[in-house]
Amino acid sequence: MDNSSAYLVNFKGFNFESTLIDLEFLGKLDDFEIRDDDVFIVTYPKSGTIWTQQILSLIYFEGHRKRTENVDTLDRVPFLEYNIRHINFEKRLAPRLFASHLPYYLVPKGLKKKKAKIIYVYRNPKDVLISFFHFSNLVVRLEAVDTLEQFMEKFLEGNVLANLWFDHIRDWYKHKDDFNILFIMYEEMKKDLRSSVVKISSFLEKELSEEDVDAIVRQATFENMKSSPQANYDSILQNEIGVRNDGAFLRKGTVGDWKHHFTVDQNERFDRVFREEMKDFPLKFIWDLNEK
Ligand code: PPS
Repeated sequence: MDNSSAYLVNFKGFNFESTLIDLEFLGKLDDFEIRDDDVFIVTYPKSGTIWTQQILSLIYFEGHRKRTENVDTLDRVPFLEYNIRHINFEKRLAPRLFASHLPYYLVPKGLKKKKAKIIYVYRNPKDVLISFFHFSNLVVRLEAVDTLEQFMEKFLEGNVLANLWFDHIRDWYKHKDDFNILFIMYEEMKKDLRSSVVKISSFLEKELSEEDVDAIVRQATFENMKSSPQANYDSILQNEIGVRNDGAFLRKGTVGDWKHHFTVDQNERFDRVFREEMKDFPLKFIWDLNEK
């Protein structure tokens, strides 16, 4: 038996972290009541979830934008399936904001009424893989992996949390017309955060002043999030999740870090699989940015 099974639990074909998941809640998720003004961030892990959680929190909460309130981003935008703070979702004030890694077929049926909004954030899968590799070695709730070679094997088999990256994005994209959904790319956010914030807020039909947008962009940069205890998850990782080393959730936040890790062979192998899996897929990816 694969030894990742101690860390993962498979529910209806999808791998969840075994200690943070409530299987009873999952069993009822189909019928979880969706309100018209609910907003969901959906991602494959390590694709920009926390970043978008921060942006949503800044868009919706003046007290966050103006720094008059001190609330963890995770409390403003909790995970639907990993409700580690035991938030009572039914009693939450509107609009309810959620994050989720769920595949399209496990999300509550009410989302298909196409009223509630979904923001699907995606990132080039080589950087996802590198980020995921470091994260797996950081948090005690995921299986540590000695080498990148071993992790790549697991990643390409889908033998990780949230299964196969290829399936996640392809399936969500294929079913996009069943939902009220916006696709946003991590690398576009990185290239032009302001335009991405404006795009997100206009999808959410939230009017923001120029100063509001400035405040959001300022507080959603990697550096400012990394130094903000409410945004960086450091204490959540250390006190609620558990860590194996002194790595951080906000690790590097760059595009193209895979180039510092992949061997030529690994890169060629990845490209072969990518070409095969993603042929005819219309969304484009950015593999590198010329950053200073
Ligand atoms: S998780 O565990 O699935 O919720 O992880 P997720 O939040 O999706 O992804 C974590 C990666 O996103 C990077 N990140 C950012 N990059 C740029 N700018 C900002 N503001 C930002 N915030 C988070 C984070 O650093 C992780 O990527 P890596 O490559 O590991 O640094």
